[in-house]
Amino acid sequence: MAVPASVVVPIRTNPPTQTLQTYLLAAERATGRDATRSLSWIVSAISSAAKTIAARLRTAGIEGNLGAIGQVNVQGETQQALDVIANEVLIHELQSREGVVVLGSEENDELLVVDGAHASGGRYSVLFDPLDGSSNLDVGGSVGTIFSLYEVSAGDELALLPGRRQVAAGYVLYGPSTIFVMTLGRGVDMFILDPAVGNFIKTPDPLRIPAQGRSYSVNEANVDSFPAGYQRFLAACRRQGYASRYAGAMVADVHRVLLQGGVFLYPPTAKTPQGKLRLMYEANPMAWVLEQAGGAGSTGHGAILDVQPESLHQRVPVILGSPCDVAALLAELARGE
Ligand code: AFP
Repeated sequence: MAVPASVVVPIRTNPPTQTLQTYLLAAERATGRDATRSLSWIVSAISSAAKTIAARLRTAGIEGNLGAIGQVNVQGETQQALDVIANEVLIHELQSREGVVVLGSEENDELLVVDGAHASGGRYSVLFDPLDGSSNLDVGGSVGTIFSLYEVSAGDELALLPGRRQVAAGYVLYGPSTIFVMTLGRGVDMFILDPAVGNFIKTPDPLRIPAQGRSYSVNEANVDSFPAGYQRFLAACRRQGYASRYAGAMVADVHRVLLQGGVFLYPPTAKTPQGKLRLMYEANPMAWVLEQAGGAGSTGHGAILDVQPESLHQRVPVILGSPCDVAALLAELARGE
């Protein structure tokens, strides 16, 4: 017997929350590709690794996983125990996903070729900084994971491609909450981990960076060895009342700039004439996220995304931020010394 309409009480529900998984599947369906060997399958591996890393970070002090382990990585940096743990978690998750043919990590000297991936028509290269800002670990500061994906053709898997060729990029910020930010080339979306259900929940609106900010983010301890243009720009910002904000972890600093506007810089210095930050798994993914959100990414001599890579661990000067602030800095640099 049909229930008379009068007694059906429509229940008002909150708009259904979208998880990272459903978002990725919807994005994949839009491309009409098989979801099991695709981009979304690989990005979901990164999100799964991020949940594990977030959990390990929370208990690191209890489990004795803080501090260095007396090894030095290819960058000449002392490896933290959690650098190695995060690297292993990501490699384990990613190498088991069909479609991944090559992995490149800040913690590994060479590219890692995934055995037999080709047999099944795999075609993605995944480059990552497993734990960015690890010098913040022992002091409870924010850290992150940065990732960059490329589609690679058979026989050319090991080629290093310019950032413009990325097919997915983003980062995870491990701070008061665990935040996942990414682009597939159709804008930038943010997801927050709900630890109660273990899902990354999408925030309502795509991220757009403000055209201009009120803060700059740079290690001012190095200012005396910055090229004159940077020094003039920072002096002008101070005269205009800009605040200085620096967490010492690129993910945390760039995330602030993305949400509030402004500029993040790692210029060439006497100590690091090429800059300190790595092109393939720090600068390229962050520059693509910024550009997709309406911002800009420059080396001071051109767009970061147009740099033709020469090596996996090469460094570049980095300028990332609001279009107006980046344009003002580039104008100062163009005036020369
Ligand atoms: P670590 O991962 O070694 O802490 O380096 C972090 C980083 O690569 C990047 O996240 C920061 O923006 C930058 O280096 C900080 O470098 P300085 O300590 O020279 O300012």
